[in-house]
Amino acid sequence: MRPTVLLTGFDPFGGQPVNPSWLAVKTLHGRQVLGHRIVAAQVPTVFGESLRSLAALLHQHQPALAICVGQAGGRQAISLERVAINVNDAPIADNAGAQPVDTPVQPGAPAAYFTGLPIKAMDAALQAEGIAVEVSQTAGTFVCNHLFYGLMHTLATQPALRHARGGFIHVPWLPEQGTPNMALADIARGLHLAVRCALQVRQDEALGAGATH
Ligand code: PCA
Repeated sequence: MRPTVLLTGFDPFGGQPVNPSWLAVKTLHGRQVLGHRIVAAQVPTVFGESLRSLAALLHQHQPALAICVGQAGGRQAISLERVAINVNDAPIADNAGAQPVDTPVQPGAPAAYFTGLPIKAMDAALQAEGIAVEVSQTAGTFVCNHLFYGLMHTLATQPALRHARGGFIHVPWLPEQGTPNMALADIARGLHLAVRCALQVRQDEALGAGATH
């Protein structure tokens, strides 16, 4: 069996008819990248349930790399998220009607986790291909940050998953959702390049040199 890369996308939320995160990762399902097979799966835009769904996927597929993807309306570039924070503070209700305010994702766990992805190398790789991309310093406090934090906490604490790396990427709306936006083909191409880069580069150079430790 080839090693896998797990990509997750969310179902539509907040009255939107589609969610580009799922539509984009779906197009990459089954693709081979540098000897790895991509597995794409949808998770619900629901606090708690999204994390349970992700935990099951991680244990089932034992991926070498897990990247969760979500939609960020209002952003014009693919956003490589740097940090997940231990807070749920929902500006709107999730798809199950829950709207937690100032609760921890994981009680007693660290305030934050940095991404496990080489976001600076990925930023350069996508820019070189002409795709709008940025490093983002916040994934918000809604279900995307919740899932990102849960992913990083799970990878940090579950011995069975300690070889996996993970992180989170936000993608813009599609043209039919409004402005700013990005074409689905460009989002999918950007995510494919991001996966390739993350498999090639283990960590950003500055981190390897201990700059943030
Ligand atoms: N975006 C939301 C949750 C699901 C999604 O695709 C967010 O940014 O939190």
